[in-house]
This record gives sequence, C-alpha cells and structure tokens, in this order.
Amino acid sequence: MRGRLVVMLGLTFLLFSTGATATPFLYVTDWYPSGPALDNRVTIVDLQDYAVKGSVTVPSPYGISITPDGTKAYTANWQNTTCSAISISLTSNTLIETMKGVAGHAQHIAITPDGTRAFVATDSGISVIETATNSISNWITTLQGVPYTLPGVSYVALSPDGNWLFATYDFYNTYGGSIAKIDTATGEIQAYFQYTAQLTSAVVNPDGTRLYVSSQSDNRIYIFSTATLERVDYVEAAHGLRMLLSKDGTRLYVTNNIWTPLEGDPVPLNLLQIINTGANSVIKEIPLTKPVGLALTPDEGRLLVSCASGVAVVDLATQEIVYLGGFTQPKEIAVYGAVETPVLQVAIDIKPGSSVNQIKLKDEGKVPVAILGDPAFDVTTVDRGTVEFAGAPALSIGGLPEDVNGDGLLDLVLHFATQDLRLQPGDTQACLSGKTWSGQAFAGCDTVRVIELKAKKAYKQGKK
Ligand SMILES: [Ca+2]
Ligand SMILES: [Ca+2]
Repeated sequence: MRGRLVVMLGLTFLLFSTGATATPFLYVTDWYPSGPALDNRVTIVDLQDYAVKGSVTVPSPYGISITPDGTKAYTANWQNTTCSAISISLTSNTLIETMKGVAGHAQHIAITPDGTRAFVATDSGISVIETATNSISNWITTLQGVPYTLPGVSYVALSPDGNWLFATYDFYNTYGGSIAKIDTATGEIQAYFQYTAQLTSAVVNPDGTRLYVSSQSDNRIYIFSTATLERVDYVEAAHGLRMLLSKDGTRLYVTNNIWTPLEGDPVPLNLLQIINTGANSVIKEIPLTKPVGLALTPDEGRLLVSCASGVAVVDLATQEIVYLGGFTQPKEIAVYGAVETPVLQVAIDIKPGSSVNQIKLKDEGKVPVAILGDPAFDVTTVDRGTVEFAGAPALSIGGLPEDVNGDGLLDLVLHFATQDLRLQPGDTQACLSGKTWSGQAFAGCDTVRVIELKAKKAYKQGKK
C-alpha cells in the first residue's frame, strides 16, 4: 500500500499546479508508544485519489484540529505533553513549532470559530494556545470566582458561537466523570454535572441548544441542555469514544471502542454507529476494528474513521468502505477542503453582432466576448479578474454592462488580446470561464472560425 501511495505523489502535485481542483485533504495523527520516532507523524492524504501527499514529524500526536481558514493544523501530543503547530497548504505542510508548557498528557484540541484560540484537553487540566503567537498557557478555570481546576480532562468541545467550552472528565478524576460548562472569555465554570461513568467526548448541536456526551462505561450517549447542563435524554449506544454531528445536526456518528474490557464484559465492541437525532435511535451499525476519530468530507458524502492500523472511508450513500493503509496506529483525524460547487453554464457571444465569429490569429487586435445575462445569472456579479477566454485574461478596457442581444437583461462585454488566445487554425469552439465575487464558477462556449493571417504575416516579416 505504501509503495503505491508514494508512486501517486507526482500526480497529486500535477493536479495542484494546474489549479484544477479544490480536493479535500485528510490529516491523520499517527503514533504508537513503542514505535520508532519515524512513526510519530501527521500524514496528509488527498481525498480525491487517496494518495499520500506528505507527512510531518510530530512527537506522539493524538488530537488534531484545523483553523477555520485552513492555514494551520494544531496537534495535542500525548506522551510528549506538548502541542504542535503545522503550516498547511495545498502544496506544502511543514512543522512551525512544538510548544512546551502544556498542563499534561494532551489528547484533544478544539479551535474557536474565529481561529484565535485553541483549547487543549489534558490529564492535568485545560491548556490554551493563542494562535497568533502560538503561546501556550495553563487555563485557570474558576468556580464562583475561586480557582477550580480539575484533572482528567478527556475532551473539550466549543459551542458554535465560541462563547462556551464544554469539558468532559474521565474517571481518573477523583470526582468521577463529569462535565463543566465554562465561559471562554473569563474561565468561569457556569454549570457543572457530576457523574460516575467515564466520559469520553462531547459535541454541541448546530443551534447550540444540545450537548451530546459519550460514555465508555455506561453504554449511553447522554443529551444535555447547554443552557443549564440538565440531562434531558439519552440514546442507548455502545462504548462511545468519539462523536461527530452532521452539519444539519440530524445524524450523530459515534465510534465505539472499549480499550480495556472489564471482567465479565462481553466481546469488545468495535462499531461505528449512526444515530438519527430526531428519534434518538441507532439507525445503522458498521463493524470496524478499534475505531477512534471521525471526520466528514466537506460535501458530507464520505465519513472517515481512524481504526487500528488504517482509516476507513465510508461512502454514506452506498455504505461501501475503502481502507487506507500504511499507518502505525491512527488516532484522531481532521479534514479540510472547500466544498466544490458545480460550474454554472452561461451563454456567451463571441464578437457580438457577428454570427461567423472569425478570429484571425497573429492579429494584433482584440476579440470582444459578451457574457449574456439571464434570469439566473446577473453579469454585474462577475469578478473580471478571474475571467479567461481561450486561456487569455480579460483586458482592462470597457466592460460596462449593456444589453447586447436586446433581451432586456444586462450583458458584459470583455475584450481579449488575440495574440494571447490559445487557439489553433481549424478550431471550431472557444470557451470562457470565470468566477463571481461570491466564488461561483461559471463557463460558456461559442463557435469560432479560426484562421491564420498568412498574407499579413509575410508582409510583416518582409518589412523587418
Ligand atoms: Ca457572435
Ligand atoms: Ca442581454
């Protein structure tokens, strides 16, 4: 598997250099306690062809989160009690630095929606990273104004507005498993729920009203009111370890994986569960070997699950599973990539007023091309700097919208230098493409008659 993936690398870079795709990327933390240092890494996989795009060496990375602008990934490093910042882009991924000073063994990290801070769950409390400087400090939480910091933080989840941090505590905490609702501005614990089960992760629904909490030892997903931390419901589940909600909040994905079965426990559960949050019931169970982390592709068509020695890619429409190998022991995963929107087809008119659309190559003139407005396409939204016709950029002349075909809708006529056109004699079609200010891609084609200006060329050469 690894050999094949390496072979694919060249192709991946070729795709980027043409700028043809906005493919999402998968980031996998991978580390095994007794493995060689080489296996302490974040591996980056292109989710279009599953080729490994590269890897960054990081000490014992467990949790991983990506900033909302997609420029940096942060890892929570368990054994090394550090965090790392990685610069990520379409073409390169490099370690910025590994920051010391984390409270303890770090296993999960959550970044605020504005990308300014990252909260780190450690076995000795919560640490916070200022992402502008990558400075790290141990967060002093307070309860009724008095410093109150509990160890054994298993997970941290932010509300969609970033105003609240929900921390779950596992049973290493002498107070038992518990949940705290903390004001991210002040560190004040606003509500607290104490329980006896080992709580492993939490997720807030899209409107910020409900908190789902998974338990390793209680076989339930608990549902709390985020306002009061009162328990309002639960779902009978297995040994929940990590959870992920669909963007609309209707599906909850849960990995179930009991690491150390207790005496009398049945066969260890290794399951992915899909829960319908409307009915609070499990609608699908998929066996997977020791599943841990979860991520969705931007279009939510594929669910990615880190497992014992690989990553399972579950096609949510067909339930088909592809396994990506070549890992030591994947921990958490993250996906970053823009949602690809379909290209809007628009009508264009090359040389408005002419139906022949003859283009004479080597001509020093300009070719006008009208982008025709229609009820579904307002030409005033066109970002002219993005428009290309037959490979040539639009010239910065003209371009005031006018109705060139008399249908009452504004059209946009742009001009292109004939010498810049990538056309060959005999071509019968030429196309224009571009984007609107909001990023919607559009394209359209029209017929052409391309001829070479032989007589003029000979005359010019003769003059020289
Ligand atoms: Ca025409
Ligand atoms: Ca028109």
